[in-house]
Amino acid sequence: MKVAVVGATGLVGTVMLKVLEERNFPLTELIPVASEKSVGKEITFKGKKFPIVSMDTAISMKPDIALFSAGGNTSLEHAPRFKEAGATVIDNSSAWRMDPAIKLIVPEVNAHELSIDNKIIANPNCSTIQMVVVLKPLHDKYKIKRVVVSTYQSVTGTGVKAVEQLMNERKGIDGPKAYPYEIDLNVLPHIDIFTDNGYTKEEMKMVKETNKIMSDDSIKVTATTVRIPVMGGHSESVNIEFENDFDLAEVRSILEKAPGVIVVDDVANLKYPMPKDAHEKDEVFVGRIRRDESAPKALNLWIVADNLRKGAATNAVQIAEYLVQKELV
Ligand code: 2RA
Repeated sequence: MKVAVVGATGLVGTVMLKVLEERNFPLTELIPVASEKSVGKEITFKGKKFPIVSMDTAISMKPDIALFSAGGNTSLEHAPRFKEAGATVIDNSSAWRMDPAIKLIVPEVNAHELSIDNKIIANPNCSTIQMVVVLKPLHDKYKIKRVVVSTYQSVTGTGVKAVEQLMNERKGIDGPKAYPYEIDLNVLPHIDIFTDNGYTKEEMKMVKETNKIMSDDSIKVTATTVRIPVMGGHSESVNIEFENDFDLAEVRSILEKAPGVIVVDDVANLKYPMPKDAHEKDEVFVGRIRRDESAPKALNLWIVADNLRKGAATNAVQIAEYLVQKELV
């Protein structure tokens, strides 16, 4: 199994390599791909050195799977080229997510949709992934009418420049800016660009991607996505209104059994999910499970996950693992 990692030197690409190694993905050859300036440099994978190659060289090596995290424009240009060369592409950008011909996959929710014909597969937005992993088992049991979500997103979601801005500000050092304002000791209710309806693209991703992944356009979603000065992962306050009433103990039991979910909910002992604890983990952590006393059949949750892992790299690798297990590659 030849695996290319396109964007191998980026924040998510680096984590993809780490996750492939940690999960002992059954690859026989690794093909790290990055921009021309990185070609020739080496990365170490499982104690072995691999040269970073160009896009054209990687295509000529005919990978079986190509994990992309190199931005939408690069994916739009080169994913079809890898497909033509016989690879199955799993792309972490937003380029293909809303294309009706392209599957948008969170393995715990809709991996069953995949077939051997899917040669470009879209990895959803990080803040969507962690939410739908929790929504799915509850939707199956109680049928979700509406979701109101507010996010508290790590600067790592923006990239290296944002992390550097935060760290510089904390040291009182001036430097390159990823944001229009200071991020340290601040929050920005602004992720990605604003759209005509007053939402940001990040918020509309959560709305539209949730309906596509859950295969249910009847689920009403509204989102406010916020950037906070945190490293370890994204947090989300989620209010869910169901068609059918629920028993709180049963909700907790369903979540405790749900694939990819870890319940951390013991407020008497101050146990609840936090980004510091989710950092470098592959699961989605849920806590603060409580009935919304202001509305019938409504539930409040607090959901935390490492946005670079389950929110990006691990979800992509899990899709690749599914393809291998089901012999779809
Ligand atoms: C963010 N979800 O957090 C977006 C892209 N990673 O910035």
